[in-house]
Amino acid sequence: MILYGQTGNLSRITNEVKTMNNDEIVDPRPEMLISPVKIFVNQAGYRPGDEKTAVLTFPSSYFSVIDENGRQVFSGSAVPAGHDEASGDDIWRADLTRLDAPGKYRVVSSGESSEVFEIKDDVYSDCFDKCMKAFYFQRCGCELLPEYAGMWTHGKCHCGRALLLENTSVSLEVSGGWHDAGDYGRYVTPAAAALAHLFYGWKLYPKVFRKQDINIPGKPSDMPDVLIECRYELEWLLKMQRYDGAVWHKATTMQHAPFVMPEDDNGQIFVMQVSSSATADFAAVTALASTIYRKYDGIFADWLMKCSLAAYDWLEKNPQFIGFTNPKGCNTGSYGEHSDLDNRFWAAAELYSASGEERFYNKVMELLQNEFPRTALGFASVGGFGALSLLLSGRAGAALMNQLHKDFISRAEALADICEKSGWGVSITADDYHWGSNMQVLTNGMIFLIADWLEKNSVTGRPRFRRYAKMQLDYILGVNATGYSFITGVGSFCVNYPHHRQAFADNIEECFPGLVSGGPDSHRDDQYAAAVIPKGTPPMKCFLDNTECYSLNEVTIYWNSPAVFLLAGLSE
Ligand code: 9MR
Ligand code: ZN
Repeated sequence: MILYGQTGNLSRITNEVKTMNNDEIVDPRPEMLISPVKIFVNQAGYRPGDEKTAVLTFPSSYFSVIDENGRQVFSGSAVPAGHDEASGDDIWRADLTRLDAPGKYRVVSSGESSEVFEIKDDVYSDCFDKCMKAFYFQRCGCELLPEYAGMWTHGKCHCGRALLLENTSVSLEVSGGWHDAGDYGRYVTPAAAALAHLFYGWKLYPKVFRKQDINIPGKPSDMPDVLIECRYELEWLLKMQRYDGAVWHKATTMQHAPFVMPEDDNGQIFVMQVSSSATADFAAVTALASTIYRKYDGIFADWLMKCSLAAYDWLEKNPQFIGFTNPKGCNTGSYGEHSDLDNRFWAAAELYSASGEERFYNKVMELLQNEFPRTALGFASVGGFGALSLLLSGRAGAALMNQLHKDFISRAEALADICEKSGWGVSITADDYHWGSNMQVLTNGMIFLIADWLEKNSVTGRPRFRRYAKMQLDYILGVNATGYSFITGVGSFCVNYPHHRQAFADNIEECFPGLVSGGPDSHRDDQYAAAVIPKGTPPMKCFLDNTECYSLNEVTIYWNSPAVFLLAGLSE
């Protein structure tokens, strides 16, 4: 059994791969690895007025809903919905929309039963809080104290001085920020994307965030919790800028740490090469942040803007793409990209939105001559953030505004078509189950909500896409062929063994809540998954809730952040 970087005892993992000889591996899956349930619901539940659809994977004509006392409170006929390619299942659907009385229920049919789900007004708030609080649990460079972290505390970590890889006689103070994922690395481009998801969530749904209380240090404060938490990351991000404005790509050890607590990872941290993608994302997100924090802390906002401009000036002086590849001997994340045109577009767009200066607008127009996705909200493909910035600031010319508006609407339309064809209502096709597929689902959910927001705010439009956003959340919380809620601590059958060093090393059976798992990956990109999941398994079922499986069940800050956005938007 191989856990990368692992040296400790993996007693927490119960299902072991037994290797008979070098190429024969016995499938060790206990039956429970994929839920035995054949009726699938959103395990967090539904708001009374929500559309509520349970998915059944067996022929059924009649279904009923029972309450906690086993009393039937609702019934109906399930409707066949054809064969679903991604899961390999034949699907029936049960519409429970008209059931709107608060309570806890199950759907039952032909002796089968769903997990429990709840109907109540603020049904998303627990999940929303947990997903936001997960960022606190990812904090690096400080102790996690019991008054905030409950039993999931850790000691102060990763505070030793880092060495500059290109000249190791230089040492730097780059402590702080969030651990990227199940590893202890801190990387600039994914950090910028996670912050952007959260900041745009805050910009679109301030009321929901203003009410949120996730019990983190630094309170009371005028700032909502989301901004307190994001500031923790921003302050680290600012340390990643070189004196000349360029931004280093990452701060990690040379090799991923063993599966130890963060405070026990004493490997030497290196600050690795500058990249133009990191510099551009940095310029973008610090400009965006400066507009957001201005209201609360003018000095911080000025500082952010100064750093953004320095990064931007460096980009102007260095127009060539400087990508990132791991130096020799380094196996931590590379977050490499093939082009930085979308990153530069995002930077120019944010600086234009923040300042209204023409030079940035000219740059926006110049960069838009290139082909890149204009609605992508990923960690590598960031054009959608630039588009969103221009759309929200209202500063771009009418023709461009219309174009960007249309881009989001047509993308949402195309994704809605995919949902209509999917038995599960999910916005990705059988070919889309790559590493981190849940991020695709969640950022598609964001696109639906952005389209919804645009239509609501336009004279002619009638919002059409909210229900599709909600379907993406339903998928993440249990309406998928694995039956898992992909968020730790949310739902009665949820993931609990993410590929996460602290969650493994703390020896606490229950993982801390609110972490979004990467989700099914039909390419089975890690050794354990490849050994255990038979070839030809339907893509949506290529999943294991197992610490070993970094390609299926790791967590990252930029998978959590679109979940926070989606939950905020759907809570409105
Ligand atoms: O999320 C990334 C995924 O899209 C890539 O396919 C994969 C391989 O390059 O890397 C993933 O990112 C990992 C990063 O390299 C290190 N931290 C954990 C990330 C999630 O697995
Ligand atoms: Zn740390």
